[in-house]
Formats: sequence, C-alpha cells, structure tokens
Amino acid sequence: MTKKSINQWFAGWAMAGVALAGICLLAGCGDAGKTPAAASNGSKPKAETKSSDMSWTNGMVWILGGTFHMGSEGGQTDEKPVRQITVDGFWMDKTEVTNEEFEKFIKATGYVTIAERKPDPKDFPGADPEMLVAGSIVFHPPPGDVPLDNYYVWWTYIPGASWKNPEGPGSNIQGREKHPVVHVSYYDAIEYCKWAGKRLPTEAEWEFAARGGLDSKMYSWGDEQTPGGKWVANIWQGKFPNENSMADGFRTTSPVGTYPPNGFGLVDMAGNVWEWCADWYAPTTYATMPERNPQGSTMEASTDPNEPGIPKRVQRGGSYLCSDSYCTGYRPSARMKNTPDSATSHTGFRCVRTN
Ligand SMILES: [Ca+2]
Repeated sequence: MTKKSINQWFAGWAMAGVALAGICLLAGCGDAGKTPAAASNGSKPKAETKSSDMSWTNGMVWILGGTFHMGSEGGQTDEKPVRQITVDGFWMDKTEVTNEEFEKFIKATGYVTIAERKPDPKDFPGADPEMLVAGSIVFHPPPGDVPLDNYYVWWTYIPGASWKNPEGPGSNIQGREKHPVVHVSYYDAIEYCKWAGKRLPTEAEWEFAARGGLDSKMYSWGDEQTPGGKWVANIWQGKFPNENSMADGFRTTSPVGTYPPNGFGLVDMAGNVWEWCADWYAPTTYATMPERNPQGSTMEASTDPNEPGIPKRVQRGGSYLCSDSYCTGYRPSARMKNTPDSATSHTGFRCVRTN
C-alpha cells in the first residue's frame, strides 16, 4: 500500500474508489495445464519468435488480431463513442492466474505483495502507527438491507488479508488452488507477468479477446443473459449486497474454467474476478485513441471523475460481486478502474504475450 492510498484510506474516502471497483455502483457498471495452445479462431499462430522453445504458450490461446467495435452505445459514458479498432495478434492466458500459479511465482522469487507489506510510519506523518498494518480490503455482506450509497457498509479493511489469506488471518487458499488469485495490486500483477515472461493486456486487446469474435454483442457469449436458462458466468444473483441466491453456483470466486469458454477458447472473461489491464484509465479515452493497437491514457491524463486527480489503471471483466440490479460490469465493453496499488478480494488478472 502506498502513501497515497493509505492516506486516502485514513482520510476516510478511499473506500469510495474501492467500492466502485466492487460493485460498479456509480460507474454502472489458469489453470495453465499442459495442453499445447490451440489457434482459437481457426488460424495458425504467427510464432515469429526466434526461439524454438514455445513452452511458454502452454495454457495460452493464440488470439488472431482483427478489427472490432470497441465500446457500447448502450453502455456507460466511458464506453463511448464506439470505435472501430484493430489489434494485432497475441497470446493470452486461457484463464485468470490461479492461486497455485501465483504461489509458484512467490516461491520462485520471494516476492512480497503490496497487501503483505507493513506501511512505513515515516511515510505517514500524523497517522496512528497502530493503524499502519498490512492488509487488504474484503467484501463483508451486511446482515440486512442497507442503503446502496454507503460503500463502507460492505467493504472492510482486514489486517492480514492477502492472496494467501483471502479473508484475513485464519483463512487460506486450501481447496482454492484452481481459483483466481485475489488481493493482487497492479504492481503485483506486472511482477508476476515479468516473471512469467509475459505482460498485462491492453484494454483493447482484452475487449477484443473477451468478445470471442462476437462483434457488438452485449455479452461475451451473445445477447441473451442466460442462454438456455443457464448462468454462464460467475456474477451475483439476488439483492445486493446481502442476498445472493448463488444461482450460478458460487458465492465468491469459482474455479477457473467452471463455465463454458468464449469463441476464442478463453474462460471467465466475464465475472469471477476483475482483471487488471495495462492501460491508464480516462473516461474520454475512446474519443481520441488511435485506430490500431491503442495503449490507453497516460498517468498525467488519467482521472476518475469520482476521484479527480488520482491516476488509475483499467480493470475489466466484472466479478462475482457484479449484481445485475445495477451493475453489468461483466459485459465485454464495461470499464472499471482503480489505483495501481489497490488490492481487493475480487480483483485478479491474466497475462498476454506477443511473441
Ligand atoms: Ca456467483
């Protein structure tokens, strides 16, 4: 946790940003396996690497580049204007990075995530040292109905909460080895990607991949929310934030690949956990971005209208907390954002690589 974010936290207003990531209230919002990657869309990958070792493609899918309509005229204002965008081909992890994959990274590198780092009192003059403890933000549903304009009610900063203790001390990831890792910040995600020889996807790459070849559709599987009457993504069913019918089978995270893949063979591109992207967020990105391989905003220009002046990175895909009553963050065009040092119990990531 950085000085800026923890100062925000103790100032009592950082939670607003967290909650936005949580339920999209205001924004409206792998299992790597050992199977050789397949060309998901019928075209052979352009394996133009100089090395003959393609083992890094295990658990990845080749996404043939193409042109698509990025955004949604029926979505939030930051999803407009819809633009015709072209992305070059890239490899993408079939699944979100799992707990067992992240544990391999930790064991190999000794890396300590931001949520596990105790803030240095020297960086927080005036703060009660006893309050400066390592931890992360966990969803805690209230027992009854609550006003939906008070995010503090369902988010709690839990000392000791981290990727390996998702609900705080006493919790662990046993039995959740195949679930997506959570409580990872953007900085943690890029460290993992570097270790794996990969990178985070750009927002345009992510949306192109999420659509799975279905251009301009509401969902990554088409226009019907529950095709054949079945839920095909892990989101929230019921009255948020205290009633979850779990019609999709899961209250929190689900094992990656529980639901059918999209047209490109990718799983969980909708729901389960939000996924970090490489881009800096700005609500007006689409109006000016280049037509080919857009890279998003800049740190200087990044802004969130709800928290002006705080640069944020893009997140995509929605999570198990996306309630359809006021959040459709699991749509492929929906955008989310958070400060790069932020970690929560419903945010993870997946990696990509070009060659
Ligand atoms: Ca669910």
